[in-house]
Amino acid sequence: MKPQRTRRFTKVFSRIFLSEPSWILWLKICLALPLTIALANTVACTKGTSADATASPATNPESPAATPGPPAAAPTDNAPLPHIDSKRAFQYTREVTAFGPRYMGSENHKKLERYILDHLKGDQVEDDAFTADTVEGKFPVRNILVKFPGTKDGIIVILGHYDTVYPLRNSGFVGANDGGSSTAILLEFANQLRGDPNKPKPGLSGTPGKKRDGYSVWLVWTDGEEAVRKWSDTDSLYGARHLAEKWEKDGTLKKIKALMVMDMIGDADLNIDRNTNGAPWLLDLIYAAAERLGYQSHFYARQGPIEDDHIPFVKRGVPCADVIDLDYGYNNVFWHSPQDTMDKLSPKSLEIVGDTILETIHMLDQR
Ligand code: 1BN
Ligand code: ZN
Repeated sequence: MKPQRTRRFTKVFSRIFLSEPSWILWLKICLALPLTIALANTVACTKGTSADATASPATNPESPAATPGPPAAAPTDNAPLPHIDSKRAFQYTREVTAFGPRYMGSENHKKLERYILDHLKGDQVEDDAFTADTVEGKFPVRNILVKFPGTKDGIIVILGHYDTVYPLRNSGFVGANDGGSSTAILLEFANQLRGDPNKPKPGLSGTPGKKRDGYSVWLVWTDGEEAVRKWSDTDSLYGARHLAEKWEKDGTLKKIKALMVMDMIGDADLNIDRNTNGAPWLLDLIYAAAERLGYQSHFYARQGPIEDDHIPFVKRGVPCADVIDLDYGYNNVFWHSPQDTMDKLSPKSLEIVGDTILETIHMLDQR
């Protein structure tokens, strides 16, 4: 087959080019060349893994949720794809859950504060502590922050809550996914961002004490995300509301390039919907990062609004995305139930979200 095809090609080629005077030959080459280049470009674009390939209804210009934003470009460097230690992250989730209920003001909450701080020894840690006046009385609230400074001007913030639901304090609710997984993934992000002096990685993991190559990354374990009685604008998001107000006053908000919330990301049956409360371009970037890693099947086109720790920042114009799987068990039955336990979770889910967010950070760094 092949030699015959080659012969036919040679015949056609010589019929077109060799049977004419040379000026006609050159004219044909000049006309054919730009056309060939344009065709090659079209083929390359349709094969690319740009965010366009993952475009969901929210990115369709005809969808009401669509707002123009920066395109989700793939990084231009050759940095290897990120890979968290998901076994370690899962072990953190197990240890956090083992404290039991960790609602605001409880002894277990204090133990967990200590546990988080013990894992951040030597890092640039700060806290944002205050007293919340709630319908159930006054509660001590403490957001814990760790900062990894970068060479670029701007901050990427990642939030995850560590408190559990106060009204469920005597129900056996331990929040393995809701509170446990978010605490754990942030601890693992800190490990990755801190870097291992014995295994330096280009791009993401910095050598300890040295600036990372990109934006500063701040991790925040938020407190008081849960309502103390019933979810409302005034009974929920105590820590996040306080932090947003504080960062508005001190000018930090203006420096935030992107803020991402991690919540309930450990479900073994992982499906993340597009939370329409946020910046579509940032979700597109997260979805493009997932696709680069081959994890796109866990990031759904289904969309809807969900309130979470990002809301006080969305209200102040910060580009936000909430990565949450609020489809936990059939019809979400494990959510806010004593059945939110370790056996429903999987290290693979932590890995999918962890790697995707680290890749998103890398893609943000390139912009
Ligand atoms: C997430 C986990 N949330 C609470 N625990 C936020 C939320 C509140 C999501 C109400 C949906 C409805
Ligand atoms: Zn909850």
